[in-house]
Amino acid sequence: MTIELVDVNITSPGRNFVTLKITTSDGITGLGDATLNGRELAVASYLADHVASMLVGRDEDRIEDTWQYLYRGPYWRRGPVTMAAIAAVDMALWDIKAKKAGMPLYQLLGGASREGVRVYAHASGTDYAALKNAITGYEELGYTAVRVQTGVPGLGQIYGVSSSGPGVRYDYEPAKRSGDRPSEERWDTRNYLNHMPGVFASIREDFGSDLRILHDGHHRMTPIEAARFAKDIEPYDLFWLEDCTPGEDQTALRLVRQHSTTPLAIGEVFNSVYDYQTLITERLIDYVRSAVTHTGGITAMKKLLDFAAIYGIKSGIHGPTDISPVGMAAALHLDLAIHNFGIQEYMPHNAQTLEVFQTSFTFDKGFLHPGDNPGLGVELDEDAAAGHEYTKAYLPVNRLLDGTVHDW
Ligand code: KDG
Ligand code: MG
Repeated sequence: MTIELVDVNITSPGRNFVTLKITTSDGITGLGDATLNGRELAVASYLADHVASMLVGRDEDRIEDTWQYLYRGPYWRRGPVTMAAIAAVDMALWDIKAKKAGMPLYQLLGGASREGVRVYAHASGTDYAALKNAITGYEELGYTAVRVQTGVPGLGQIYGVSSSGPGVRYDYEPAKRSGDRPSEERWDTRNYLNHMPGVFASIREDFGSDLRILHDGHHRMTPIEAARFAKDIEPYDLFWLEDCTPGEDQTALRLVRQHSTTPLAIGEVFNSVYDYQTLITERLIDYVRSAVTHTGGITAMKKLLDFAAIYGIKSGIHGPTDISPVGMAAALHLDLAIHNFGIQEYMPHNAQTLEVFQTSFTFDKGFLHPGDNPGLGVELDEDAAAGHEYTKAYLPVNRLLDGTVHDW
């Protein structure tokens, strides 16, 4: 049997998603997530204009060969657009293979290594009272791990903080429908560094030592600022400090490591195992944060996580709302199967999205399971998808208080 049809679906049930659908000559379909936040149409074009015709007629079972053909074949390698496109093809082919086997994908990856995967939720608040309220809400829902982000005195809307007020938990969406240009935010690292340790101290005081606390620095600190911060927050026992420095400078984390034992996570903007080569071999990180969607799919992520395992480094797969339910399913199947699982990020999608993408995930007391339907276990309702037209949306641009462009 061969690949017969390759379709690119673009839908916007509250936010944009790009989904690849591959249909084989005997009518089996597979789905792949190709969503790249704010650059969705670039990946859609890469797939529709340059990849689709190369796939038609290929043997759908030759996943590794297809991966290498798309990675090495065009000469131009890596980069988020290319790797998201390859990821979508890879996920769709694994979906098809597992459906043909009549098994959930995790079975083909070695079977379940655990009963469910621990997930962390996004708790945020413009001030500590709102943040405390959000954390309490998640604990009531059964979560055992929360990422905490909060407003900083002297700054307005900043990364990771829901502006909708206390009690609202599932509404943080960083991509804004702001017309042709991104919106802008303001930032000051000094204010942030002075404010955050006190927030972690209050959380430990109010919630005790069991709760797993995570925090995302979103690439905003210099190496020495990050080293100071990681050292300052050591007493509060974070599960991880994420993206403390800009991701492209792997050796920056040497300095942070020299000063602190706060566990470090990085990688949501990475798209290849080579982005991690120094980080992994020098043991500069503790968690790999790549998204399956942006790092070449299941084939590439499995190799990356196996490489990390040799150095005692665990997974922390990226799972914000800009990873579609298809990408999230791919992450959950990997999480369940690999030995070096750490934690999985989980930002539940809105109701409209879950009408377009029907999933078989189950949530129980802070743990997710991908379900036992054959394949990835996600169905795309194309009629529902057609009801949500693509709408431009961008991640905000960040500037320092004096107007200098800064990492977002
Ligand atoms: O598209 C960018 C978002 O996915 C990112 O800002 C979310 O940092 C993020 C996280 O840790 O989920
Ligand atoms: Mg992050």
